[in-house]
Amino acid sequence: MEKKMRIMTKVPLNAETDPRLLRSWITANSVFFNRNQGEMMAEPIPLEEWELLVTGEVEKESRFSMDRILRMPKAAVANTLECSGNSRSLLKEKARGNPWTIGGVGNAVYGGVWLRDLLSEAGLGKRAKHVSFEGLENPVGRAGIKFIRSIPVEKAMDSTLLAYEMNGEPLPLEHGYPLRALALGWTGANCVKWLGKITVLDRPHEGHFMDNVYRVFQKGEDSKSGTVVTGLKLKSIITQPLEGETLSAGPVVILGAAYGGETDIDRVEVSGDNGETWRQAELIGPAAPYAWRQWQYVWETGDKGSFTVMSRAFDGEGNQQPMNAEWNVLGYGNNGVTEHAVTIRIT
Ligand SMILES: Nc1nc2c(c(=O)[nH]1)N[C@H]1C(S)=C(S)[C@@H](COP(=O)(O)O)O[C@H]1N2
Ligand SMILES: [Mo]
Repeated sequence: MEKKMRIMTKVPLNAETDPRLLRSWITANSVFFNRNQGEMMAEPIPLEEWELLVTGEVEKESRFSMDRILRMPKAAVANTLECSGNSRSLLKEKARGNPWTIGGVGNAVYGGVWLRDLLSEAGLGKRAKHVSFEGLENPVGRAGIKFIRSIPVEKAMDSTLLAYEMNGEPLPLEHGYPLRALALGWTGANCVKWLGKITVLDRPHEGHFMDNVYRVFQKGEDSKSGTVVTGLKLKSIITQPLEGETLSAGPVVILGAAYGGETDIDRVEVSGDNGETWRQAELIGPAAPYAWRQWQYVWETGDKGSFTVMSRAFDGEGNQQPMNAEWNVLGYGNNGVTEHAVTIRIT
């Protein structure tokens, strides 16, 4: 299939993946969604000029060349990356931001090193509580605000990868070459690209990308009072059939993906009657921590007409995907079942 991205803004580049390309467990690098706050790096940084600085609340400030990183023990991890604002345009009430449908998500196998290995070499200081990541790209706009995000030190030590490889290729330029952070199972905003500097802090980083955005808050509330987006919410999407498709009566293969960030998918159920009755779908393809599960359900259509198809995911901890999303000013974390329903016509 040819490369199909739906471009929302060209500068900075924000583009989502065609739902048809989300039908396989791996999302190809060439069609993986793009989300950028600043200018995308125009040219790859020559590796001789690049190094990663680890500083702040550490015993010894340390610098890591790519050579040094490549000689460290390697980890290979599948991870589903989703933008916090994915599915925003499907909310019933409008919210500010890029109008993602379902394509602000993808799954890839990343190769890299554990952040804990670098932090252990630098030695965590006694006051280490948070770890911030700074991107090397040029900011967009007059404010000139760099993309810096921090995560708690527990997440940094437990399950955060620094990736230099994506689906068997060097990390592509648009996805953060030469190195990006991946807080596994957490939203894209926590996964800083073009990493140049890591600072260990005694509190969360303060700045635009921590305080004004990537927080869940209501109208009239101060953004800073909102919760910071972290783990992906339990969600399922339908990737086949597409919204508005017309199909002939008979068996209809419904395909989709389900994911829950740090929790595993236990099962997925499908409804062909707008949520009145539910049937269990079959989970297909690989299963791995932090990675989505592909699923299918062969629906024996009876009558002709218009049908609303829905899916709902359950995780291993007994949680169920909610019927409706929880609205918030910036439209983050839309995981509602009804918001992701697909209406088709059987003739
Ligand atoms: N340096 C830097 N890292 C960044 C961003 C950015 O603008 N600059 N955007 C973040 C957001 S909001 C998302 S959703 C992911 C998107 O990653 P991708 O473009 O590789 O899909 O990168 C994150 N890391
Ligand atoms: Mo994002």
